[in-house]
Amino acid sequence: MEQTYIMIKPDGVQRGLIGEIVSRIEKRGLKVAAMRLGVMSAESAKEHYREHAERPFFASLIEYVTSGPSVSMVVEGKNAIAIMRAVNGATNPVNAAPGTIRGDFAIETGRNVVHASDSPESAKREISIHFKGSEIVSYSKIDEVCLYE
Ligand code: YYY
Ligand code: MG
Repeated sequence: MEQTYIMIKPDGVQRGLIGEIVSRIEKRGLKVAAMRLGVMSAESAKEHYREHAERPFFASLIEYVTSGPSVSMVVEGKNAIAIMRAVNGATNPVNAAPGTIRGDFAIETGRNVVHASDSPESAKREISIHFKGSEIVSYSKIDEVCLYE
């Protein structure tokens, strides 16, 4: 089973979308293996978005994701990384299909509600930034009998 790091960004929390987003993840069939609400430290945010450090939007991105509480999750399932990128939709909400989180709830790239890791390497790196191994719970869910061949 694959794991991915998901964040409901501060705009998603302020707009009361925690339940909606967690519900979409659960209904898709993916499993929440860890979850925490808190204000991300600037240190963690800068490490998380390290690949964008030289981009012009970096400072405002760090300010935004540390501006208030966000929800961090480890989400698990077969192909969880690709599935969650599709569930979130395109980075720029203008290009995000209806039915995706960004396509249903966002207008601008800089306020696009959610984050999901983009590769197995990113997922491993991001999960280790935000969670200790002991915070990630391994368990079975009864619906796995129906979800997987
Ligand atoms: O992985 P994803 O979040 O879909 O996009 P990235 O290209 O990795 O950018 C990360 C994050 O940075 C994006 O979700 C919003 C912000 N951002 C921005 O504010 N302006 C841009 N032109 C590009 C990205
Ligand atoms: Mg990215």
